[in-house]
Amino acid sequence: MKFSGAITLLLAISSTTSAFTLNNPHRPTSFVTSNRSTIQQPQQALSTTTRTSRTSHLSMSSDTATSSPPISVGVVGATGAVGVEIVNCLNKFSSLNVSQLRIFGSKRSAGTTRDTGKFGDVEVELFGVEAARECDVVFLAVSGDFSLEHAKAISEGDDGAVVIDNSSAFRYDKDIPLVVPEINGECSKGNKLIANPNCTTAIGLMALWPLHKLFKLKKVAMSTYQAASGAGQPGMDELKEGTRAVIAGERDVAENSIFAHPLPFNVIPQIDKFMENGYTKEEMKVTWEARKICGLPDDFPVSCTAVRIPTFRAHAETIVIETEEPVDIEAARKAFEEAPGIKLVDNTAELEYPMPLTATGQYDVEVGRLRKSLVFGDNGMEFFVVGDQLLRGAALNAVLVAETMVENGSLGAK
Ligand code: 2RA
Repeated sequence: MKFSGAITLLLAISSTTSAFTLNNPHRPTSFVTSNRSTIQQPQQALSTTTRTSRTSHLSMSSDTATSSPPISVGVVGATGAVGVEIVNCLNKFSSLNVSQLRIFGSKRSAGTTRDTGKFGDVEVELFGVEAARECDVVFLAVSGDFSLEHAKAISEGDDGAVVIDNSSAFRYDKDIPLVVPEINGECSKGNKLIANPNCTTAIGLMALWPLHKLFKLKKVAMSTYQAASGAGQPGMDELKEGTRAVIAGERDVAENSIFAHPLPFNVIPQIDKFMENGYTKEEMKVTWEARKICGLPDDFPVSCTAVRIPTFRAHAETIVIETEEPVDIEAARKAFEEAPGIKLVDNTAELEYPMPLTATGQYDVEVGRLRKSLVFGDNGMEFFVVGDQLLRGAALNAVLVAETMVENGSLGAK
């Protein structure tokens, strides 16, 4: 059993590794143009009528891209797992009309050159606030400490750059918008510094928001199964190398330095540090951020148990809700079919449901296993969500924020 499990995991690793290369084979089947009207593209051949795709809001039309004003874009942390995906989104799918892509790094990487696809070979510049301020928009994919030190200096004043920050530095600052464009994109209007949410929150809220609009959420309980990518490339490397070492018979148990315990062949019910109330900080991020993004009261009940599992880069979540209004599963299904950024994968007769292997590399969050809750009866529902942690959970969301800000007039050429 142990051996066959190891083989299965090895196969999963090789297939997942190829799935998250820059050449993403999963292409959206419908897009939203810069005025957010949906253009339906021919659907892929679907194996069933209930495996539907309603996809991304990103326009792939070069007409759309060139009709928006040209802007210069800076990326800080472009060689990290999130930074790579930001460049990938800009390069392949975004409707932003990028006149210049600038990459900023430390002394160690300054002067080296990166292949950035259609933007050509770009030399990494030594980061400096003044240079970053010259850009129209800067994506920060670096540590919270770096963001705390520099984000406001880059963005302040009329001639500063719009900054979209991937760290947690400003997420809980009441004066700084925390944005999932499909939910509260309008909050970005007129702002120069925007916080991008935690990946776990962004993925879960993509599914919770349509349900809130339909049935009005009363309570939310979430359990997560989070991929190694949440700890960046070093986390994925530790999972891969540890799994290889165990399968090769070099070790009984993998070594660990990134995660609190060995991740291969294990699950770890701890992500981030423990707080006084017994929850981890990752779990409390879900609570704090869901309230802020959805405009819910400060005491709205949202609870999470966050668990690290040995997958590479898509986070899975079981979500249980209690609702004010009675739940209608067919109405929920229809809402998910129509919601941008969601793919309904819910055909248990054909064993089709969301999974990390199918969600990896995809812009849409997969939602399935829809059912009324045995605990809450008519006023409750349970479902399963999987989203690519590096895309919806980070890079894609950030790029969509920038697109939204171009549309609402908050981002343009200086
Ligand atoms: C994790 N959510 O999965 C975190 C990353 N931001 O570790």
